Amino acid sequence: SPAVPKPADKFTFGLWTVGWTGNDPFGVPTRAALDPVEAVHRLAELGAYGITFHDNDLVPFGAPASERELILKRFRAALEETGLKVPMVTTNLFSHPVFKDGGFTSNDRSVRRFGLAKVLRNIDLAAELGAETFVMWGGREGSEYDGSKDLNAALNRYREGVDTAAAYIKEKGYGLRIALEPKPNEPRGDILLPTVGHGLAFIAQLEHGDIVGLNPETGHEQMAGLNFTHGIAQALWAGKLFHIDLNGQRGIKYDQDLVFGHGDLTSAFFTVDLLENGFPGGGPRYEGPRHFDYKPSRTDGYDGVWASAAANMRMYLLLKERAAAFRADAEVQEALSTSGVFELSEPTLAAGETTADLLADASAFEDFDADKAAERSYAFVRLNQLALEHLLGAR
Ligand code: ASC
Ligand code: MN
Ligand code: MN
Ligand code: MN
Repeated sequence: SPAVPKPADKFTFGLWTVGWTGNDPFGVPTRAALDPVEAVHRLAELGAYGITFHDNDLVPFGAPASERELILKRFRAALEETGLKVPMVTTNLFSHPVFKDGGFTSNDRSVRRFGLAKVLRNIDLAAELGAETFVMWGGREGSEYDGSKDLNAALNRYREGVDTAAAYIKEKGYGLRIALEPKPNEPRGDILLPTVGHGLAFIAQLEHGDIVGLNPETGHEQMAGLNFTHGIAQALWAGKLFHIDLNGQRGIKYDQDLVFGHGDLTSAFFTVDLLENGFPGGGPRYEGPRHFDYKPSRTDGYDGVWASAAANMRMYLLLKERAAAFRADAEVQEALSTSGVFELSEPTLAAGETTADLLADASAFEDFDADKAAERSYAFVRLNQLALEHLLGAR
């Protein structure tokens, strides 16, 4: 198959993904540390478009300014040499023990002030590197015990943190937008803004919500038993799909961060179909990077790290081919039509029709034969079988 990744595909990777050394709650690292400069070169060779990072993936927590400058200089040189972009930057408000009760929502005000200052400094760096998106994954914003957190106050402080960061971006005139990343749990027992839906409702309460959207992650929605494609669809519909974290997850369990498509493959097919082909009846489209936030399995050496990075992009491109074939198939188009998929785009009321008109329309109610209408077969199983046959390459 000619599924070869190139920069125009806009594939991006977190430095923390290929750089994950395999430490988990039960074991120490299984791989040696990766030099960020090597990550840049390897990803560029594999055909990626860009690299993203948490401040502390690149510059160690607490590093003196001189060390920070040296690290950034080397990193920038690698970017220039390879042409790799940095479309997104994010802040680590979760690793250092100071953040054990959160960054923006720690019960300790001095920690909240430290976390907010860390974010503002990192916004400056993101703007300097030409990033368009600033992700906020509040991994430690949450609790284990309902009595340990005043949830009203926590949401007020979360709003204060995000609004302050957004106001700072506007004040500085930076071309950045914030993307909140939902996750239901892990590392906290319960994390605030657990799903796409909670994130959208939160954004509606912000003063500067116009530049705040979402960065949904495949596995994070699936950890909550939710449908990722439905989640990004609603974010798109709301004009809030600012960024995306693609990966794989197999059911409701710990955050697996598998290669994209290595979890729920059928769901991945429909995710790519939506991202590449849009809604069947038209509508908002996602134009941002295809960002992978996965973890190369700790069973594997560096051969597996680079093989898995390539696998994410190849899975995406293979699914893109299958989704294009699905849409182009005349029998699929006929099946979509038979199933009423295109009918749904027609407004329920006619143009200019009032509720009085509807109530006066006997064909809509008094003369409507509900039993007859109930006889309609939507033939969704046939449509889904066609989708799966395309996914399997059988058509
Ligand atoms: C992020 C992000 C996550 C987390 C996680 C950290 O910025 O998108 O899902 O941090 O990858 O390990
Ligand atoms: Mn994850
Ligand atoms: Mn993520
Ligand atoms: Mn992650």
